[in-house]
Amino acid sequence: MSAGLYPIQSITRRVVDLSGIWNFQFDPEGTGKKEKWTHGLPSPTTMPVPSSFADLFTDKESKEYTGDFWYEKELFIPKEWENMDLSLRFEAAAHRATVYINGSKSGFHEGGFLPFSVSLNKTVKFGEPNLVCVKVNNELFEDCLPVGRTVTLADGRKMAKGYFDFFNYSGLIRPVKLVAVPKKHIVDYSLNYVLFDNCAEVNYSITNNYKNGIVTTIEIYDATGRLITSSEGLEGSLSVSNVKLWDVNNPYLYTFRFRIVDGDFVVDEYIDQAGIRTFEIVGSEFLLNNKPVYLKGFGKHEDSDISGRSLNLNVLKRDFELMKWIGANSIRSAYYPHSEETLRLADREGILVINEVAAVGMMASTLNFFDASQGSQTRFFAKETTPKLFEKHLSQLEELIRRDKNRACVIAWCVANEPETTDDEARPYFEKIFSKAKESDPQKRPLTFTSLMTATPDKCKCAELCDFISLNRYYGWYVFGGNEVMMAENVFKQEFQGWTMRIQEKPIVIAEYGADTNAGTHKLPGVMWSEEYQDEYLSLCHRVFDSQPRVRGEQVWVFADFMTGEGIMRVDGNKKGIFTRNRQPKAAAFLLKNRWKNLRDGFKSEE
Ligand code: CKU
Repeated sequence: MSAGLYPIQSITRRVVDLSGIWNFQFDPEGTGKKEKWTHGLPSPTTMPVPSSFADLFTDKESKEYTGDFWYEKELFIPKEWENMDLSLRFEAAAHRATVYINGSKSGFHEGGFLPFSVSLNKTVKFGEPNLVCVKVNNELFEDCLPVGRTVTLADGRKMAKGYFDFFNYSGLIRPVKLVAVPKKHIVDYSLNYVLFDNCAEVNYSITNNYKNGIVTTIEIYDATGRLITSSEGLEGSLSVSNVKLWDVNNPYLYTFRFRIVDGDFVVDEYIDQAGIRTFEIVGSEFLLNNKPVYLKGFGKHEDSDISGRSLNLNVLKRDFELMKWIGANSIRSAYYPHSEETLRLADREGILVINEVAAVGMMASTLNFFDASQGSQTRFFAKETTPKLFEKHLSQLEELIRRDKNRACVIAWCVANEPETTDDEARPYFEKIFSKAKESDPQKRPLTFTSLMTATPDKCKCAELCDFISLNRYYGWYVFGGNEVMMAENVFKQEFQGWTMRIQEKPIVIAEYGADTNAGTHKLPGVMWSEEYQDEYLSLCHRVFDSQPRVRGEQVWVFADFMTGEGIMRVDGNKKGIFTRNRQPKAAAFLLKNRWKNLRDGFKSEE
């Protein structure tokens, strides 16, 4: 069920994007399979792919639908592809999907924000139409990511209750592609870099599904299309002299061309763009290409009006323009793996990404933001569901690393958001997660988890596992808000004393700080929810960060307002956005722009 490489067209490869209108049907009784919906949906409606269906409908039942739902599409496979390896690649099916081709089960995948492929060769008819039926399920469980539970209401409807603060958007939220590659093909490749002087050593490894009698080549071209260097073999090292490094100001990309050749015949060709750069932690400093870098940016959701969590390239482009406008250089892709298009755009635009797996809700509470701020303990990692959850957590982390390991923009992996690390059982759980994640990444990027407010330096059992500390802190919002805000600054500073004593040398990133703000509400003096208060709150936090030499990054929660479940703590969603959900600035955007445009890349470093 490996997702394979990101699909591209080349002299040997073909891709058909199946985005468009599909057939769709809810299956509230879960009887679709028994009733043979695998062979065609009995009374479908229409549905775009990609989409998350919730905000497209006008009735509540459909919006909140929880359970099984089906997609159907006719698929024509050209006869000339008979000798190729064919697959259907789902970039994301939230949260789990079973794929049927012409009625026969061809694959199952769980983990709604990661790609997977199903092989078509045994089930399709060539030169004829074929039927694809996909059963998707969006229920939440305590042993699945993201974590939550599913209840049955008095009227028989199921309801998903996430242990997290975002709407449970689901479905085929990213493109589905028909992919044809040669039978003998390149399966994967990895890159790793060492820099010296103005030269880069590019260490590579390539995997093929066939080894005998063929030669694998690698060629590196510069951005003008000039061949720089090349080599043969599945593993090796290439030297790029006068290297143009990828960085946030000039995200230079080289083109890597991998080929399997048999004499003059090209058996397979895969082409990708990749930036050459190093990223490491030395002492308490982040070094990008050996130069200190201070992270400025956002925690970011994939969320927009109508499109929900589905890929919307227009919104994505707007987001990157806003990030450049405001002077941000980084994001954390909260709380699940973002689309491959996002990562590829970040590579092109020079935005650093802390890349997070969907390990969110690791605290048994549907009001996690409230309970977490009150210090509730749920002994989450002592549950009987933990071993199963661990397996899924680990495999999704490995899938994520495999998907994004060659992206220059990815500087770190965030293995979980606000897990209950105040729990003793969290320690062995995360020891294993951290060591496996480190093993999986050829570039050995730094690892972290974001720490929940109550996991203070005296209470957190896991902080030492992190290569850098990521704090989600809300002094001045969840605690010491409003008239008490005067106290927030000192309490915040005190917590840092604890961290600097407990962990001698490691960067600290404020992975979340934020205040709900209703765009257009103006108050003098500022009160909670007004734009003035958001400004005062941010200024307070910045004073604290600037007083702490160990703070090497600030990522505001959150880039834009986003949709959550309904409740008394949320007013039509979470309003901590610096931009509205419609991607227009609140006053705080100008405050941040003014700050970030004036912070040099290596802010706080001695150079
Ligand atoms: C974010 C105690 C704060 C918890 N945290 C949870 C996260 O899911 C939320 O979206 C903060 C917030 O805005 O409350």
